[in-house]
Amino acid sequence: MTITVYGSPLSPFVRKVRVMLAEKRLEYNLDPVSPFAPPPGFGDISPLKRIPVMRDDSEGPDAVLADSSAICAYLERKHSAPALYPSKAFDYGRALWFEEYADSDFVATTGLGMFRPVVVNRLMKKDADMALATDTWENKVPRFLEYYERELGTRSHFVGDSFGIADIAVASPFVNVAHAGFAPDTARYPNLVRFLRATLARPSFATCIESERKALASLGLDYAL
Ligand SMILES: N[C@@H](CCC(=O)N[C@@H](CS)C(=O)NCC(=O)O)C(=O)O
Repeated sequence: MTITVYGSPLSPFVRKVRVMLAEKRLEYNLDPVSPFAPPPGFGDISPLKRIPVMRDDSEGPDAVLADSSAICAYLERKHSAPALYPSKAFDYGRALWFEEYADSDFVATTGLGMFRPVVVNRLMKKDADMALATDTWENKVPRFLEYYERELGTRSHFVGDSFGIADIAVASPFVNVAHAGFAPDTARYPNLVRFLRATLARPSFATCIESERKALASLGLDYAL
């Protein structure tokens, strides 16, 4: 096994990379590094001190990449089948846009406003701040859900006709939202809910979610999706 992924499986960015690896049928080791208690020298392989980092020994002893988007793009270039990025130029740009939108504003909003106050608080043996999570869900998240619902329409994938990086990036943070006990309303966001159910049922996602739920089982949280 030549690939090692460093990072907590609860990170939406680590999950994105793990799903990418599973879809490409690549084996890897997972080293569950926490960015808040990193091992000595972690800053040498992750200058931003963030997770995930990926090491690929098949590329030499210093072959590390420290960003989920860089890692996914690398994996696609090195292991082209199955293709998870569109081949048409505009579709390619659009897929990268959905990845960026999810990775930046959506993860920041739901991570700080929902996952941290509920799941991270519970992991730290503190009470969940459900008031903050509910306020974020009701007042800050709808604009994302409305955008996703509109852009997806009745299609199965965010870009083109096949599963790919846009779908992975959009779906991954919804697992964190679900760990915190929230899921989009089926009546209000039927397309998005249909997409999330189908995407998160893929073995690549389902395997991650199952082990994450086991790890969180003792916290008394209700997974919502
Ligand atoms: N753009 C980066 C973002 C990675 C990121 O922010 N990871 C979070 C964990 S979910 C982290 O390491 N946070 C620690 C910190 O910002 O100090 C990527 O896509 O990998």
